[in-house]
Amino acid sequence: MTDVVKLECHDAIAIVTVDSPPVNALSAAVRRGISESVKQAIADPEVQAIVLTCAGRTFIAGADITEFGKPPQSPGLGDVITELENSPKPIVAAIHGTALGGGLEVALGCHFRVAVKDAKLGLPEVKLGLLPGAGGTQRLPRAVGPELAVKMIVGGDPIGAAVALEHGLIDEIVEATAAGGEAFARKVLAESRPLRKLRDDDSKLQAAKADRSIFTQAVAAMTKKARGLEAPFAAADAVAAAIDLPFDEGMKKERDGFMKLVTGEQSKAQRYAFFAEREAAKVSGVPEGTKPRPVTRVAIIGAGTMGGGIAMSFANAGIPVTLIETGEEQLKRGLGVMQKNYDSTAARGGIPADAPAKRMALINGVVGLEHVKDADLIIEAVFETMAVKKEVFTAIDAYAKPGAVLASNTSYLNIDEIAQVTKRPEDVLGMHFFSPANVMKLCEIVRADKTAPDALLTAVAIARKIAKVPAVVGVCDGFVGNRMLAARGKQAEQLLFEGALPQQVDAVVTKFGMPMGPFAMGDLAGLDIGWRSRQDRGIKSEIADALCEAGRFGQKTGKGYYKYEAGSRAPLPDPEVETLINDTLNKLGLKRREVPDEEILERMMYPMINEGARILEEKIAARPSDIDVIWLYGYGWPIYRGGPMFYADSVGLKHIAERLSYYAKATNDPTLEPAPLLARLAAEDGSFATLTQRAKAA
Ligand code: T1G
Repeated sequence: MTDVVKLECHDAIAIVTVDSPPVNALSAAVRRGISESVKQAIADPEVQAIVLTCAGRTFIAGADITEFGKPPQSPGLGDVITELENSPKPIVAAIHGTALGGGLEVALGCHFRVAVKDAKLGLPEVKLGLLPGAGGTQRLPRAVGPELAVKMIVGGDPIGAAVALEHGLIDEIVEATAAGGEAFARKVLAESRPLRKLRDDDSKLQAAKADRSIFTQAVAAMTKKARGLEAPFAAADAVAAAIDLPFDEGMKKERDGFMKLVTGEQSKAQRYAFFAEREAAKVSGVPEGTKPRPVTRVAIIGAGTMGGGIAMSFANAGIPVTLIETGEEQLKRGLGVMQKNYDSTAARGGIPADAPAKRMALINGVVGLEHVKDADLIIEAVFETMAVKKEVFTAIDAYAKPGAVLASNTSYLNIDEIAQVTKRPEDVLGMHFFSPANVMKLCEIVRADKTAPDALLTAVAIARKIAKVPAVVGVCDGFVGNRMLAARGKQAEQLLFEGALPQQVDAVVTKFGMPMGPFAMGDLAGLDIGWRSRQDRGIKSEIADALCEAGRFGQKTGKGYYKYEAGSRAPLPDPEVETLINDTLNKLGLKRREVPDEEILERMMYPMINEGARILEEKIAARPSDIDVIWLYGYGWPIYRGGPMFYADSVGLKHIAERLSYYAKATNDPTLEPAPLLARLAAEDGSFATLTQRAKAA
C-alpha cells in the first residue's frame, strides 16, 4: 500500500481505494499503489473478489498530465492495466465523478464496471493533442462498438452513466461506489460469472468488420471540424486498428500513435493550454483567504445581442436571470431571439428537446431598472457609449442592494470612469463577453483601480460556473484581446497600401489556423463602425474610407472588402475592390509591390506579440499564459499553437525582435520597434514561458 492507495479487506472482498487529490490522477505513486494493492489482494487466500474505487470527488480522471515530457517511471500504466485484466479473481471498478482518460482505461482493464447515476465516462485525450495510450482505443470499441467508441475518442466528450449502461460500458448503476461495487462483486461470486476480459471479446466488432461504412461515417462526422489537428485522425486510425488487427497488434498501433503525438509540438501546446486556462482563474494580487461573494440572483440589463447571449449563458447553467429592458417591445424582441436560438439548437440535436422551455423559464423578462434590487450580480450590456453606461450605472447604484457586484460588458470603455459615477466603486468591474456570448467561452474580467478583491473573485467564480473561461485584465483601450487585435488590424490595413489584397492577407491568417482573417472579420462586424469612429476623431484611412463612401459596409450591405451572394456569408474576392485599391494608391502616388506570404504572416503575428509584451509591462495582464487563454477562447486561436505568446516562444523571441526592428524601419513605423520587455527577453535568449513560471512562483 502507499499513502495514496489504501487496501482493506472484509468478508472476502478487497476494497482498493485511490485517494490522491484533487482528481486521483495516475501519478507514479498511484500506479504503484494500485499494482501493489491488487497483487496483495490476489495473493490473499481470504480474498475472493476485488473492488477498485476512489475517494474524493471523482474516480481517476486520467494520467497525471504533469508527468508528460518527463522520464517515465515504473510501473507503466499499460502494465498496471494488464495486471488487473489478468487477475484470476474478479475485479469491479466502482465509478463516481469523471472516469476520464487513463481512469476509464483502468476501468476497462477491470472485469466489471459499476457507476453512480451522475458519473461521466470518457476518453478526452484528443483535447490534449493525444490519443488514449493505455488500451482505450482497443478496449473501448470492444466494450461499446466502434461507432460510439470513435465518437467518444475522436470527439473527446464523455457520456453519462445511463448511456454507458445502455451500450454495455458499465454493468450496473449503483447508489454508492464502494458499497455498490462490493454488492456487485458478491453478485458476481454468487452467480459464478466468468471474468470478462475485453481483449478477448470481439463480438461488438463484427458489424464493422462486415460493413465498414458505419465506422467510416462516424469518423468523417467527428473529424469534420479537426482542420489542422493531428490527434483526431491518429485516434481514428487507432480505433480502426481495433477492427482490423488482433488485440496485441492493435495495441502496438496505439502505442506508436501515442508516442508520436506525445512528443509532438501540437500536444505540447494543447497541454500548455489546459494548464494555462486553470492558471488564469487564479487571480494574482488578492489577499490570501479572500472569498467570492455568494451569487444566487443575477440581473442583466439589455436584451440585445450581447445581453441575450449572456442571459442564455446563465440559463444554460441553470441560474435564474432577471433580464431588464427599457420597453416591452425591445424585451419581446430580445426574448424572441433567444427562443429562436434555443429552438434551432434543439432542432439540430445540440440540446434536449425540452431544454428550450426549461431554459427560457429561467429568464424573467421585465421593464425598469428597479428590478435589479434583489440581484447579487448585475451585468449591463447596453449601448456602447460612455454616456449611456454612466446613466445606467448611476441608476443601478441607487437601486442595487449593498454588496451587489456591478459589471459592465463594455469591450473597451474605461471602467474606472464608469465606477466614478457610483457610490460603490469597490463593487464595479468589467465582464467582457465575446459575441455570440452564449457560444464564445472567454470572459475578460476587467479589474478597475478600486475593484474590491472579493468582487473580482466573485466575477471569476461566476464566469467559471457558467462554463466560461475567465481571464483578469486591467483597464486600457481594448483591454487585452481587442488591443492586440487593433495592432494586427493596423498592419493589415498597411499591407493593402503596399500591394497585398484582402484575400491574400486573410488566406495567410486562415492557413495559420485562425477561423477568419482580418478583412472578413471587418466585413462581419461592419466597416461603418470604424468609419464613423475615424470621422469623429478626424482620422483618415483612405482605402477603408473609400469602401464606406461607396456604401460597402460589409456583410450587412452585401459587399465590403469582399462581395457576398444573397443569403450567403461566404466572402468572395471582388475585382471592384482591387480597382478601388489601385485608384486610391494612384491618387496617393503609391506603387503596389508583391508582398510575400511569409512577410504577411510575420506582420500579422509579431505586432500582436509586441503589443502583448507591452500589456505585460503595463501589468494589464498578469501572465503571458493569460494572454494566450484570451486568444484561444476569445478569438479562435488554434489550440494546437498554444496562443500568441506560446507561439512566440516556439518561433524564438530573438528572431521576432529582429524582424520587428526590420519592419519598423522598412515601413517607417516606430511602433513596430520591439517593446522593452521583448527586447530584454530576446537579448537574454529568454522566453515568455519563464515569465509565466516566475509569476506562478511569486
Ligand atoms: N493530471 C494532472 N492534474 C490534473 C489532471 C490530470 N489529468 N486533471 C485535472 N488536474 C488538476 C488541474 O490542473 C487542477 O489543478 C485540479 O486538478 C482541478 O482541475 C494514458 C494519456 C477532471 C473534469 O484530460 O478534465 O489519461 O489548478 O480545475 O473543473 O490514455 O480537471 O487546482 O492546481 O479542471 O472540477 C486525460 C483532465 C489525461 C482530464 C475536473 N484526462 N481534467 O474539472 O477541476 S491524459 C483528462 C479535467 C491520459 C491516457 C492519457 C478536469 C476534471 P489546480 P479542474 P474541475
